Amino acid sequence: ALAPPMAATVGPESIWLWIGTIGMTLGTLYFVGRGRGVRDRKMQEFYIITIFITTIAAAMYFAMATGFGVTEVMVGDEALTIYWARYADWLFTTPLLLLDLSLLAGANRNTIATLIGLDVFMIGTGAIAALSSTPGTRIAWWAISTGALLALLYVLVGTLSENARNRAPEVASLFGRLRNLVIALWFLYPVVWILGTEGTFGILPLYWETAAFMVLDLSAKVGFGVILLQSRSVLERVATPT
Ligand code: RET
Repeated sequence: ALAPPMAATVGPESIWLWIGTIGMTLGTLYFVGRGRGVRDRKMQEFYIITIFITTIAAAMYFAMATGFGVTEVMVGDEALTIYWARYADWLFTTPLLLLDLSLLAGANRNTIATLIGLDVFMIGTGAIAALSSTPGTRIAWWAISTGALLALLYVLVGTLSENARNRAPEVASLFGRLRNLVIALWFLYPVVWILGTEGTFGILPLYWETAAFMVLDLSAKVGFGVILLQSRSVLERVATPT
């Protein structure tokens, strides 16, 4: 068998990883089913992007559940179980989520590049935080990553919301709902991380931390996609701007 790099064993938290795998797979199938028969190019964009989001997540959840996407990091004399596949997932899926929102808002290239740049920086520095070997450097990288998240949310409520206000009212209102969902959910990721095993404070055990990330991931990807793709009439308005 092909040995995963620096394998560590998956504990009882695997139940949540399997639920995540199944949830992301069902979400993917649902979006594929709904997307069949969509002929408008502009509308197809939303389906393609959203289907890739849940497909990537399903694959990375499967990798984590089967022990490939996990490693051990020594912090002092303590061995932390780190699911590195989360960062591989988020590195690609969070930019795609922002792309969905940007297309809905009618953002220009510079705004999209700024958002995605901040996002990739956030996930990259978050991965460094997770793999760092002293509590001090872990917290420092977490703070740097959280700074990028705050900047990103600032662009979301600023420029992007301003762009959305120039769209048809129903498009603007769908954008508003999704934007608020993103603000509420994304904010919780650094909180779960720092309270969880990664933060090394030992407040939230790995079992519950894994459950929390699974609920957040399903809401931020499948929940987001259901709200976005639910309303064909609104997406038609995006396709044919007035
Ligand atoms: C980390 C840790 C370091 C600090 C910050 C983080 C933010 C992560 C975010 C992840 C969002 C993921 C989504 C997944 C899709 O379902 C990397 C946890 C700020 C915001 C939306």
